[in-house]
Amino acid sequence: MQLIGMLDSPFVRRVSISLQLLGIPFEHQSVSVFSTFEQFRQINPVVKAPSLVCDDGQVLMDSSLILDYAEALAAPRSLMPAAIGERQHALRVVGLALAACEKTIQIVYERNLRPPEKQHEPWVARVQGQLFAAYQALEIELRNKPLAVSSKAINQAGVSTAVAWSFTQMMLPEIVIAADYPALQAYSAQAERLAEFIAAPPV
Ligand SMILES: N[C@@H](CCC(=O)N[C@@H](CS)C(=O)NCC(=O)O)C(=O)O
Repeated sequence: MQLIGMLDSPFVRRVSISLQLLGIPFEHQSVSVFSTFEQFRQINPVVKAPSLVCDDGQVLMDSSLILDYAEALAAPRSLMPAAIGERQHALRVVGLALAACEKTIQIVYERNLRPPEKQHEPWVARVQGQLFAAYQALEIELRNKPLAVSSKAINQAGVSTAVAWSFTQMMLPEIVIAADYPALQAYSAQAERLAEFIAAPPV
């Protein structure tokens, strides 16, 4: 099984860390959707990172769908709680973390891929507002219900939260100010010390 994509993508990184935590062996190919577009296209013509080349050659894409497949492979091991209340909470947190990743990337793409004269400030302001809303809600969730942070106990909510926070802090530290989100900052610092996070460095 091969995981395709750069670890500076939070979507690729959450899959890499999750596969390790689930005990699923895989090879990682650091292929970029930008600098090695053609090489990526040969593997997946849609050029979406992450892509997962399964052992039978079938190519999956979208981190949540890849993780759904990984969870089925790893069963009964799982990063998703089985009890419905815990499951609902994990899904809410994962949704917020993925929205934060998506909004961070939209701002980065707007800045890096569009010429300055074509940037549309109202759109950036809208996305920035959504990004703040996602992190404010995540900060409250984390304060109200702390997430586990050990290789044995961390779940998908913890992985996605820590990966999202590290990504935004790497890309937009001047917009999302770390000191305004102390629970997220402390949780992610702890998660980044786990072996599975260290083995998937974002740069
Ligand atoms: N919802 C997707 C988002 C994946 C995504 O947007 N990946 C980016 C890299 S971080 C990508 O493939 N960008 C290239 C493109 O969309 O053309 C997931 O969870 O995997």
